[in-house]
Amino acid sequence: MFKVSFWIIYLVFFINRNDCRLIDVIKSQPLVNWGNWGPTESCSPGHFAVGFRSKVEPSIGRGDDTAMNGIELICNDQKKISSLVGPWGNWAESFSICPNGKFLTGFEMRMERSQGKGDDTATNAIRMICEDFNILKSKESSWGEWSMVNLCPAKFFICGLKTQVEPSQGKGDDTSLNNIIFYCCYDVPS
Ligand SMILES: [Ca+2]
Ligand SMILES: [Ca+2]
Repeated sequence: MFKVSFWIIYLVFFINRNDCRLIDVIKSQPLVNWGNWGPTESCSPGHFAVGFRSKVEPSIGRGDDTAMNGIELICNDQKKISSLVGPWGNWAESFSICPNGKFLTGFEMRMERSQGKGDDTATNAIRMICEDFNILKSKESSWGEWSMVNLCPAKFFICGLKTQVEPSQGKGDDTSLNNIIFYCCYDVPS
């Protein structure tokens, strides 16, 4: 149904008391690469992400735009996780949630390539894919191009994230959110 891209670098076993949680990663295509990686944040063991919201700075005309600044996932025990978030813009008021208790299993992303001496914004939008292929939207900006859909392996669901955010450049050109890694988990039945 979807093309699967930018595949997986590694597979690790993560032992949590009696649980065995397999972890895989799906990543944004690094068309830009400014800033620092934040901490990995994860849903609690045995839980998965069911929805998200985004933080986006509206277009500011001739000034220095940053577009998307952050993403927050909500897990199925209501825990919220966000890694590193930029200081500009506003969060969507509510979370977009998969219907029928489904989990997140992939994403697509709109990213603007380097504009050279022009005004860069890096990541502009993310849409999250539910396991039944419902596509969730939140706040978006409209520069750049959409990536292909990037999905977790079968039976894996999104359970964590890590974001790369460029710190304030002062009077320079800010981009805020650049790249994202999503963690995909599968709980081996004990
Ligand atoms: Ca620039
Ligand atoms: Ca900018």
